[in-house]
Amino acid sequence: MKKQILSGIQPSGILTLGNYLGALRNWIKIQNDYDCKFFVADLHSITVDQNPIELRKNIKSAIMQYIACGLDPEKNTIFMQSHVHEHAELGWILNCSTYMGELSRMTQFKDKSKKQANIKVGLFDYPVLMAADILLYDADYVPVGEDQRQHLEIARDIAQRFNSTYNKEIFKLPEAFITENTARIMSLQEPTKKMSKSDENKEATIFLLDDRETVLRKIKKAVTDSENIIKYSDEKPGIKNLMNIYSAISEKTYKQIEEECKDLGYGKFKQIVACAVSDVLDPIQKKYYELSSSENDEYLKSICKKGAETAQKTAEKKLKEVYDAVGFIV
Ligand code: AQP
Repeated sequence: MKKQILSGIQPSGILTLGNYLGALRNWIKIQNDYDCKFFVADLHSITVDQNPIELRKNIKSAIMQYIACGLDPEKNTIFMQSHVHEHAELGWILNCSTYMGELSRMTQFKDKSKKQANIKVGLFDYPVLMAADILLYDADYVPVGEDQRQHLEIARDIAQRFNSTYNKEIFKLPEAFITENTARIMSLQEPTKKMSKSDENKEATIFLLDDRETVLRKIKKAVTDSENIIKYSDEKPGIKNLMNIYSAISEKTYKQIEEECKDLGYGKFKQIVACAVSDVLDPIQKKYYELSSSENDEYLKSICKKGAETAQKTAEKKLKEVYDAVGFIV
């Protein structure tokens, strides 16, 4: 039997080059070798304010972007998180096995809550829902970027505590799935900060649907330094980020890039990076716009319906076991 993999992305905007190089591209590489479930994390996305009209568009768009990037709906279970109500239900049960203290230590909560005037309980509780997502399906591996590793650790702690409280191996302990060359892509405007969908400065983020001209403009405006030397160094976060992007796409090492670009200067180097990025995005966008024709509405709905039904078969069984263990009448 193939090992189980589970992962998701929040539909909090158009997906970014960070989502692609840090997550989606790896999902595509592993889709033949594992039993994969990939969901659109719509429940997670409302932990910060969302406009309902935009959210609805972004959810559908995320499904299309998954497929346009190369996820095969025949090989993978693709679904929307809110279509499988067991996620929220298990989330509640796990809330009752999680301590305030451990959630307060989560760096994502600390970072994101700084940007909010009124911090929502859901944002604080985000890792518990993520634990429910993972534990419902007995996921063996969860492909996570460095930024999500702390959330995976807490999912393991919650699972272990639950199993020992109820003296039964209900939950499998998930492992992080680390793929080589998983890039962490930083903001083009503040290169010490992660590139994010919801960055207020849209020039800081490359979206998967940005056209060639936009990609070139954003990369040309990317913050660098005044040295004009292409060298991979922590002291040059802007150039380091562009080299990371170029290396992730071209699979060239930093040494090779330094050698190839040593006489170019930043202007030319930026053009090369922008061109490499757009060459990756062009076929994704072509497929995306094909999918977005209204003729495909039923096709997309059927993928999500089938995905939710498949996911629910497993989720339903697991939730019953959990309800039984805690003493509910099932
Ligand atoms: N900049 C990034 N570099 C590498 N990997 C990234 N991921 C996200 N941004 C980068 C990876 O994508 C997966 C899903 O992330 P998500 O969109 O669900 O949540 P997030 O990490 O909070 O992403 P954003 O864009 O920053 O969302 P918003 O703006 O809504 O807060 C994860 O595997 C993540 O590692």
